[in-house]
Amino acid sequence: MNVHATECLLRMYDQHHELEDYQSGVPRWCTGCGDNAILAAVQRLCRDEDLRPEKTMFVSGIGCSSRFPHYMKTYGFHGIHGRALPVAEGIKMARPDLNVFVNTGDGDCCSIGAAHWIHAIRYNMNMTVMLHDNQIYGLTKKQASPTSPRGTKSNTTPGGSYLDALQPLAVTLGVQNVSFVAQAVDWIPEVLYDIISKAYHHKGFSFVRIIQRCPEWLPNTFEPWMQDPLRTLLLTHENGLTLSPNLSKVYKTQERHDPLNINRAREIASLQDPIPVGILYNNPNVPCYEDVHNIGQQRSARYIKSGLEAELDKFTIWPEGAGGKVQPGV
Ligand SMILES: Cc1ncc(C[n+]2csc(CCOP(=O)(O)OP(=O)(O)O)c2C)c(N)n1
Ligand code: SF4
Ligand SMILES: [Mg+2]
Repeated sequence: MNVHATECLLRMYDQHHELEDYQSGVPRWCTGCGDNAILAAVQRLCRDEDLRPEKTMFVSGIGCSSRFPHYMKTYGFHGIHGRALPVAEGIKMARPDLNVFVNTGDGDCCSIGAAHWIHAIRYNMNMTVMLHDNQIYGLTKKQASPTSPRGTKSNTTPGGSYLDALQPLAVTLGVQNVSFVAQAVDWIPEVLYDIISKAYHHKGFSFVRIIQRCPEWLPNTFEPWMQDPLRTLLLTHENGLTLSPNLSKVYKTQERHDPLNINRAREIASLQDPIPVGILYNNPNVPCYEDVHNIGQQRSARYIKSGLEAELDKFTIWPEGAGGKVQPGV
């Protein structure tokens, strides 16, 4: 290799990325939708961590929030409803070197995808999972989701929903091998960024529930919490969040919470007023599945292609007389 080529290569690897290197397209979310704030925080994180776009993968299911990969100039997989987590696990299993992020809605994760969610927690694969919890099915125009508070009026529950809401933090903290659980709200961007950053740095399945505003179908739901900072409980700890002096002045309801204390984390998980924000649980010592079982990692492209072709061949309609042996046109 000549000197010029080597220099070019080195420059490529040392390349510093700017915010626009991660931005793609114009988000189609409604004005005031909390998804915009989550996207801004994630693009900032990618820039600050200088993540290589070609080594970064965003996986989603279906929903407004699941449009997320379209707006990231990285690799992405906009999958099928409820199946973001198994797709992400497959990617991580084959390519543990990639940065894997998952964006999933409350319907996507907690309803149709609930079984995958439970098992993904237990497998504890290294990925950052953001649950965009707007307490409603947004994309399909306002049906109650499992996290809709009791009494929510929607197209499927016009008289108000009958059941108490499922608590995603409490569910996650109840599963074996849980290793990281946090909660953020879209309207405190500084803390949202910090929490997603802590989740990214945790090795394991980092689950962040982000309470996300949907002004289209549930307008003003979180207005009382936004107007009164005392109704937000900030969890602080040297191993969790540390607040800037300015934030500390505004958000005076605080608790010093050790993220290794799972019993207290489970109590905090069900609090709804004040809304807890911070790192509920962070245990760095839970093994990741891709480290204890690594069959299939780094398989060659040729191996994967031959497997895929064998699968597709099962569905090939062979011409009469070909005896199942000769491919048409070959
Ligand atoms: C198998 C399947 N079932 C149902 C649907 C219809 N569907 C699309 S998105 C959605 C719910 C989206 O809600 P959520 O996951 O909370 O995302 P949001 O739009 O609120 O961000 C549903 C039921 C689908 N696309 N596929
Ligand atoms: S419908 Fe709700 S969740 Fe969907 S883009 Fe609009 S505000 Fe966001
Ligand atoms: Mg939703």
